[in-house]
Amino acid sequence: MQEEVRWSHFSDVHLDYHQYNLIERFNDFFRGFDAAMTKALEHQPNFIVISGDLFEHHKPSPPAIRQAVYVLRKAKEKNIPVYVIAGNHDQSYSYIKRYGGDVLHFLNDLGLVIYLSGKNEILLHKNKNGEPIALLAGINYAGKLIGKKITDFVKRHNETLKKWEGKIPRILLLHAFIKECLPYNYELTSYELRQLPFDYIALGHYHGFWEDPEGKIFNPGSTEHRSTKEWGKESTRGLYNVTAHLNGKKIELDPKYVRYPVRKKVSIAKDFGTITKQELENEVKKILTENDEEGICLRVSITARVTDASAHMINLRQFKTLTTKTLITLIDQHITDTQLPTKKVVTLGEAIDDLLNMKYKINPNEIGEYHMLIENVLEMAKENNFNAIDEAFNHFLAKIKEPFADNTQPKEQ
Ligand SMILES: [Mn+2]
Repeated sequence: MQEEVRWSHFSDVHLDYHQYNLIERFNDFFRGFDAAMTKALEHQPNFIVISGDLFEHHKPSPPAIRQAVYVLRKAKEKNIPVYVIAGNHDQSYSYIKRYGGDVLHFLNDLGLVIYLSGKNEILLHKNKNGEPIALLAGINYAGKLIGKKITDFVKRHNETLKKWEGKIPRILLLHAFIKECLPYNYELTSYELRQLPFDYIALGHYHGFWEDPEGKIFNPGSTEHRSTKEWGKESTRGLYNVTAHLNGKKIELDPKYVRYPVRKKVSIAKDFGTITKQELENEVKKILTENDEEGICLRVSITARVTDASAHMINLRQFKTLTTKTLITLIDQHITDTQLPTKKVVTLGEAIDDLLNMKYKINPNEIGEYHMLIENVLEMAKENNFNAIDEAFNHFLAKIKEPFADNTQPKEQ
């Protein structure tokens, strides 16, 4: 019996994801896979496990399949098998039923992966002498039905699982949310998983890193950041390089979480409270220019309540052009407005000012002159001095801009 077994575990590679419609992001997911594979091979594992979502879709494009082949060959050349299951992204039950297989079956046919499903849902990994050194079990993504699928699986293989208890590490590949990772939309709890007859639960689906305080469930997270929710302080992603020590009675796990760098993502969220439109725009411009860094993905999320404009008049996305070095700049705005202050009593003078300024676009500095003219006209109207009104009005029309003059053209008889 071998005394030490080594494996690497990563998950949620999402090849073929054209994030933001950018070829650079498509390539980033390939780089994430390649980096995880490189770190795995440095560990010199007996085998590698990938817990679902190798691909973004169940029918990936030829370039993405080539990326998969390129990376998986590196393990193949070193005779290191790669065990996989299907996640929610790269699985289509109806597609498999109709056509007999999908891309994971295809890679399995090429000998680049071992797809743990169907008659291969449980396998013994053997060393050169033909001795089993690990038990590999895989359950494909099953959504809310996963609990029942696991129960049935354990019943089906109870004898085998019991037989190898304490002798070789029993590893379960699973693609599901547990409550501790996603409290509002989970399928299982960590407690339920720990009761199962396995020594290492290789979990995928939740893209963040989650560490089990009891050291039985392992959730490395995705190999690249797939959603802005995952953008953390560190521009790294990781995988588990595990060494299991066997003494014939007990299995001791030594899992090491190893990180590697990925493209930098910066997420800035700011609430400006109550602010004027101009001040807000200046602040956003400042954030954008200060964070314009070469090749990064930048996300700026702005919350504010503007005092002097309607919320729908604010368009902060127009300032994206201020970042010229970032790969992509995303601006989210959550703007509300205060009610514009209204006066209950408006004097005739104020009404005239507003009319001249808003309708006839007269410069506020010049309003006084027009204002006086109109007030005089109104005074003269009181005295029925029509000739004077006529004269004043003509004077006014002569000075005022085109739109007003057009509107007052006498109709042709
Ligand atoms: Mn995923």
